[in-house]
Amino acid sequence: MKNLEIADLFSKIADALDLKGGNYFKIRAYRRAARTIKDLSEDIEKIYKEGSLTNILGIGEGIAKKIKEYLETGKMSKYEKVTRDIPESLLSLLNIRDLGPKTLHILHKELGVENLDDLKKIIEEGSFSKLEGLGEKKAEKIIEGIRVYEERMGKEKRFLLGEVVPTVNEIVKKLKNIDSVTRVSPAGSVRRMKETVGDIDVLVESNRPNEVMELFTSFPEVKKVLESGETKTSVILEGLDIQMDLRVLPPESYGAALMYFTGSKDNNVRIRGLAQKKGLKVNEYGVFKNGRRIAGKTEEEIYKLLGMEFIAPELREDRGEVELALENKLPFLVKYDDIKGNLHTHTIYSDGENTIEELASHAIKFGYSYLGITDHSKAASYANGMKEDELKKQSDEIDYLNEKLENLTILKGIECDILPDGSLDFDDKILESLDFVIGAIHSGFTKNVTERMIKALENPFLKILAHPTGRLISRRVGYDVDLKSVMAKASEEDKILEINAYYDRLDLNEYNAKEANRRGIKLCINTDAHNLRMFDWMYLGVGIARRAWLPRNAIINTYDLKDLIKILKGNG
Ligand code: DGT
Ligand code: CA
Ligand code: CA
Repeated sequence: MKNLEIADLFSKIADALDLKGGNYFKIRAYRRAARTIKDLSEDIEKIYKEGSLTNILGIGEGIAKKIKEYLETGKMSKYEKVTRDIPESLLSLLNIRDLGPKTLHILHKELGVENLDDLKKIIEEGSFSKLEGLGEKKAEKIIEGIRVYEERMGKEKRFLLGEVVPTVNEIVKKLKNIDSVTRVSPAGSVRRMKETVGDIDVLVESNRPNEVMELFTSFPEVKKVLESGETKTSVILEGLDIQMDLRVLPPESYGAALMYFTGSKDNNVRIRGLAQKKGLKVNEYGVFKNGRRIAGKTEEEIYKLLGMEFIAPELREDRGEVELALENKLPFLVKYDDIKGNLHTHTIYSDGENTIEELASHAIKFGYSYLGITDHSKAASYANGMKEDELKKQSDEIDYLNEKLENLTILKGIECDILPDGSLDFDDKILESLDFVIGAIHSGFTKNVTERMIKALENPFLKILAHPTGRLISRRVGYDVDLKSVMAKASEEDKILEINAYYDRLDLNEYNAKEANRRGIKLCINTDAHNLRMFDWMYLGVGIARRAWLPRNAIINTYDLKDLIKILKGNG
């Protein structure tokens, strides 16, 4: 699929125009097109061939023409034109937080900044803060932005799990369709559901490895073949430019290889050591006793032979799971299909793309029994937050839909801003009329975040605290918050903390979620969906919960509606 490539081009066009001080509406149109295309579940080339590009919301004639050009010629002249006089090293500086196109434009024009070294130099020399409208404070922010940026770029590049999984699923599906292929599974960090992954590992069981490798390397997702042999082929995939290692195994060692290549490395070392004590040798080919293979077909038989419980891939990090498995004492983890509803979603009442009714039918497709609608409150003006009268209108609409719907209950919620003084954006009277309130910090990230959260948690109507650390995995370290104090308060007040499953947030992360559970705080896994497709991200949140060793009853949106309401109303 060329979706990601094309989205990337539009996003770069927007950046370049932005840097040049181009037309705001045009820039916005390119950004919107980039996002839409990135989010498409269908192959854009297929849509193009059907002649229905312009049926996609956010893609007009102009954009469609550029897509056509790229698909037919492999080039987009608009992109070449707008980026011709901008060095790539300059454009990439826009990834630094707090360094917007306007500032960068000035830095480029006035001080000749062309790359990261130039930028660091002018900040150190002080010529940055002397420029009009910038100053010391801005310089400090950008220094912090550079730190985060370097941390991300400096190390070996890692990818967000949520960006990678749709492609993995697509490829796994195609591999399964090959005649000689009997089993397929992701391995490595993808299978362990780690929040970022370095590359994609996939295992295939087949007796005809050459045929599998040949077919695989001709998949359209494959951009470049790095090496191809009978047991292992490494390629670079289109779009993300991520490496994928495919390994083909015969049936007798598929389980052993799956276990080995799922890792983690530390977990492997622990298991191998354990086996040694029992006089066994474990490697990627099987379990051996006196040089004879005694297991290897499945992971299950290997664990059994080693005298331990099956360890879920999400737990295999050598954090004590091996020892517990030996004693049959692993936690009973929440399952991916335990989820009964999504409680943090946005509609066209604020900054979502769909109507309540559309979200409701989508929730039904997921087999959910409830759906919480939580649009933004009025202070979130950048997100088209709702005024009181809009909230009322929404409430009437939900009543009407609930009359009609048979298998789903829509709950009236709100994502209410926690204001700079820690109070909530709506009066208690209004909050009381809702089924539940999610509190969230969206502004003033540097100001007294801990105190504000603690005060907000004292409000009797606030039940769930959204994305408690405010981090964005690829862009932002998060609020300056003392999470321990917030957790202490949440525990005291019987509040719920969110595991926000938005692919770039995953907040709380696995460590914090585990700590919350240790303190007896209940959690709620929400997708923060702004469109239908984003409902898919629920599995990312469940992955975090499983990596945090959480059982089902720690997660409130695994409960039946009746029990959920008891919890939300504070008497559960
Ligand atoms: P990543 O790709 O950085 O997100 O992390 P992984 O865990 O997917 O690591 P990767 O792709 O280098 O290797 C896949 C698995 O193969 C890894 O989880 C465990 C196994 N493995 C790789 N190298 C070694 C090794 O030197 N010793 C052992 N015991 N296992 C290894
Ligand atoms: Ca890997
Ligand atoms: Ca690998």
